[in-house]
Amino acid sequence: MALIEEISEFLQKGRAKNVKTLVQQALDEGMNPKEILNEGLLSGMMIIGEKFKNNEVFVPEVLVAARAMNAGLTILEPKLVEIGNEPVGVAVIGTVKGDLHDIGKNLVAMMLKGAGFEVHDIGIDAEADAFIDKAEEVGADVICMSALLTTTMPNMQVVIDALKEKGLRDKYIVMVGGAPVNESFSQQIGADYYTPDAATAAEVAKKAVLERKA
Ligand code: B1M
Repeated sequence: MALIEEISEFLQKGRAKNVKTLVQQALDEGMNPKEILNEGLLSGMMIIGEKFKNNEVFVPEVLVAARAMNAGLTILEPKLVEIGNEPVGVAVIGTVKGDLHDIGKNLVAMMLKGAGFEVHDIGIDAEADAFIDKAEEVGADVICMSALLTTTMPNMQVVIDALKEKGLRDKYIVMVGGAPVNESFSQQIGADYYTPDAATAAEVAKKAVLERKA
């Protein structure tokens, strides 16, 4: 099996150490870092994302695959910076005020990274200003909000209202998700996109950013 395919395979199995070793080996053999990223790490993560969407793998498998991807990225990132690899876009993600659930949010963050985004995770229980200040600071394209409680869903609206008040609403693509959130709620609060799962969130974010930049 070619080295690049081995990287993808080990990533899908969540074998972080193997991924790290093989990424280093690929670099030592003079392979292009972008090729290692796209054909090895990202392609492996996309396969996992697709399987997750189809209920062929579940949260634990996605988490270990994502950990393996991050392990590979630690080796690759300095090389990518050297050759100036542009991310697809920049995303800020967090769980809204009052909400401590972060497993789904972390999955979305990982899938966004897997789709080539630079991701800034502001964590859980995040105030509206934390989303906005971070988005302004890092020049984000997308603001992603997660909520798992019916009682915290309205705080997504608070972020959107704060964006409007600051005259920043149109500057960002706003995405929402989480178990109690749905399309009609998303429309009601004026978000741009609702997506039901992490893999779809990454796909939609990528498409939306590329359309906006076109
Ligand atoms: Co809590 N909890 N919890 N909980 N918890 C739920 C959500 C609940 C449905 C359980 C139940 O009653 N059946 C219920 C909510 C009821 C409601 O409001 N409708 C509930 C409750 C009530 C509570 C407390 C209030 C309990 C209490 O203290 N009395 C409390 C609240 C704390 C707080 O947040 N302020 C609480 C606490 C906790 C723990 C801390 C113990 C723990 C969280 C640990 C952690 O996250 N680090 C916890 C857990 C684990 C759950 C359940 C069991 C699992 C949630 C989870 O991680 N699912 C949950 C019951 C359940 O869902 N079966 C429950 C797996 C995860 C991958 O799915 O987060 O939905 P999910 O993410 C999905 C999609 O929703 C989507 O992508 C992911 C999959 O691809 N997605 C997005 C998520 N964010 C997205 C953003 C996007 C797009 C897609 O775009 C930006």
